[in-house]
Amino acid sequence: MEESSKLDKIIEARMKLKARFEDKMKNTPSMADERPQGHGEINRHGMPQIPVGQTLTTKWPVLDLGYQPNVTLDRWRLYIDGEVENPVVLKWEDFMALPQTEDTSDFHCVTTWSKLDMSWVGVRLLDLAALVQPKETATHLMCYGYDTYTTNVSLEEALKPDVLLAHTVYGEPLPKEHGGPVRMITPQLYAWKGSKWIKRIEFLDKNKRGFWEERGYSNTAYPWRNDRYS
Ligand SMILES: Nc1nc2c(c(=O)[nH]1)N[C@H]1C(S)=C(S)[C@@H](COP(=O)(O)O)O[C@H]1N2
Ligand SMILES: [Mo]
Repeated sequence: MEESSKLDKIIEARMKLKARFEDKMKNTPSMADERPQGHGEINRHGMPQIPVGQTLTTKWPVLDLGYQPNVTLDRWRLYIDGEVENPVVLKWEDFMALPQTEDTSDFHCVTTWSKLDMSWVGVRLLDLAALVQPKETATHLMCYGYDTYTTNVSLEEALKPDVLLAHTVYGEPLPKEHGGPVRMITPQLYAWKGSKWIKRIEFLDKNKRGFWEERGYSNTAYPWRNDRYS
């Protein structure tokens, strides 16, 4: 297929997904509260700049399960499957050929640090979803890291325009300790919802708990509602 018609297809599928999840998305707390975070349309407005219980940091701590997988670009693959019409396995070149999005957003770790205005480049989860075409039954994602990490995210959160599979931060390749070559970011949720070293995105027809969610952390993880545990 020609590159231009591939792109047209993605754009068309993206519009359909947006329409399908519009109402659900409007009712997510960050939109309903009118107090999301980051820059841009769905962003931080006025004060306070950070959610309750959080402290600003300019450093960038590293959190992992005690193991940082080494995934070279030639061996890197991204599997997207589950409740989709068109499952794919992307190689690095395929991934980089998809529409690239730059965004600046905030990062809230449940261990109480927040880092503001981080600048990212990556592929929108929305565009990846447009590529694989979620079935009508799809409601949630399970994201898997190369380190065996898992975390679940609802589609109304995952399809927001600031949710990226990011490969670049502050203009440089994402360092391994922060999840390079590619990690997910979920600026409107606590940062554990963004899998570092992301390997697989599975579309689900019901919600399931990931690694931290099974250990008592929240399924929904809304920082502006102090939604840490469940
Ligand atoms: N694969 C994987 N992703 C992960 C984690 C992890 O241990 N493994 N930790 C999570 C947690 S708890 C947070 S706060 C952020 C931390 O990202 P950072 O180390 O780049 O600050 O990544 C999240 N994603
Ligand atoms: Mo975290």
